Amino acid sequence: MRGIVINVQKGLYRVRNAGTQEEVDCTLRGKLFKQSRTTKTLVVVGDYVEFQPVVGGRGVITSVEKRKSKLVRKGAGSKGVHLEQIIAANIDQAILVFAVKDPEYNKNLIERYIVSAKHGGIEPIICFNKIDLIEKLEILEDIEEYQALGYKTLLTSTVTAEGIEELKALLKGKTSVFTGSSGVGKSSLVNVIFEEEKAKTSSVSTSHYKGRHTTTSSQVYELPFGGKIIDVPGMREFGVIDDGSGIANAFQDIVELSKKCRFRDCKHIDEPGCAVKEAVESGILEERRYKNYIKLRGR
Ligand SMILES: Nc1nc2c(ncn2[C@@H]2O[C@H](COP(=O)(O)OP(=O)(O)OP(=O)(O)O)[C@@H](O)[C@H]2O)c(=O)[nH]1
Ligand SMILES: [Mg+2]
Ligand SMILES: [Zn+2]
Repeated sequence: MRGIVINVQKGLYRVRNAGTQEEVDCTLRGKLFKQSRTTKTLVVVGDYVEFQPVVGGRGVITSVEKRKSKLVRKGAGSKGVHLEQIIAANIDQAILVFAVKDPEYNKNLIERYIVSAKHGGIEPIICFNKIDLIEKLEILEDIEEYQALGYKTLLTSTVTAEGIEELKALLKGKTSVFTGSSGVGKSSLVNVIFEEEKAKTSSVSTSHYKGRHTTTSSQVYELPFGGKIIDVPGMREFGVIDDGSGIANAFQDIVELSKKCRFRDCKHIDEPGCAVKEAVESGILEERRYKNYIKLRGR
């Protein structure tokens, strides 16, 4: 039987049967189980698997289908070695959820999320949530900036329902992952979309934003109008894994500028005739963005 992994917790994989829509808790078959001890993310939410029923109403996963796409981040490995952590598989688009306040977004982090999405071949959509908490004028400039870079942006509020219909229209018929820091309102968005308390949410106002994680495992939700949402636990840090493709894609404005550098192999650090540095000096390119680019590139 074929199904999609909708939740992973403590070695148990909840699989929704693609035919009957029934949900079954599965373990991994011997060989896969052995592999899973060294490869942590052998099976993740969004994976399509083959499974067989076993006694006791459970199932066993016998194979995992090749992934169409995956969203990854840098996970902490042993002895300081960083491992690729797969957040979700077979996604069409990533809704990068940020809050305009409590906790307020920062542009470096937005760029990191964009790089990761681009690296995975996933379309990023930037969602500014909690828009009820500020005057819209305050973020107009930032919104225009992202739109000029070619990204879809959304302004939402789970309190006033602003932007929710627009969000639903974007989700229709697609598999979307909701990522972003803890407390930005990912699960709250899931709940307003479904108009019922599907996911647990919790207030951030009484404690520090960091370290407060309400959603503890990723969950796939089937949308009544077609499509899927994957709600992911907020991450304290979002380390980027990229071979350069994601960065080049996320910083196309810089790539474009660099074509005018005097040297073809210009690193845009201190070379003469560097069009990128000139753009920073003349104010065409935001210095913060330039610095974040250099940092992400790691050179
Ligand atoms: N004012 C306002 N508060 C919101 C909005 N959306 C969510 N919140 C509040 O923000 C807090 C955190 O919301 P959650 O949905 O639990 O956040 P989350 O992103 O799922 O967090 P994790 O599961 O920890 O990753 C809750 O107190 C929500 O009520 C919004 O649009 N406006
Ligand atoms: Mg949550
Ligand atoms: Zn240069």
